[in-house]
Parts: sequence; C-alpha cells; structure tokens
Amino acid sequence: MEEKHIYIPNISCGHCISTIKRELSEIEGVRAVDGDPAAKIVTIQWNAPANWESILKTLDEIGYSPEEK
Ligand SMILES: [Cu+2]
Repeated sequence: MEEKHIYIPNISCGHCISTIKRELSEIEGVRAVDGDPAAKIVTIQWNAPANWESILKTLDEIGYSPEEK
C-alpha cells in the first residue's frame, strides 16, 4: 500500500473533498481518500494498478492539482 498526504490549494470546502474522493475512487486500485478542507490536505492510499502518475493526472484534470508534484 502506498500513501501520500498532499496539499491542494484549490480546496475551499467539503464539496471539494467529495469531488476529489469521487473522482479518485474511480481509479482502479485507489483504496482510500480522505481530506481536511480547513487544512487543504488530502490523504490518498492506493495499490497497483493505481499509481501516483494516474492519480496526479486525474487531480490535474478536475482542477485540484497538488502544490508540489
Ligand atoms: Cu469546495
């Protein structure tokens, strides 16, 4: 299991977290997505076949790019 905590500046409320959860959960292998709207931090856990590149691509597509890549 891989895990990352990422800072996403575009997060402004719980709906943003819900959108990120919904979109990332569609990637096969993503196990858990959790976020804190106040801190703008999202925690993602995944196994293969998901990988960081596919997660990052989805985040970029939906407008929630992490600050550091
Ligand atoms: Cu929001």
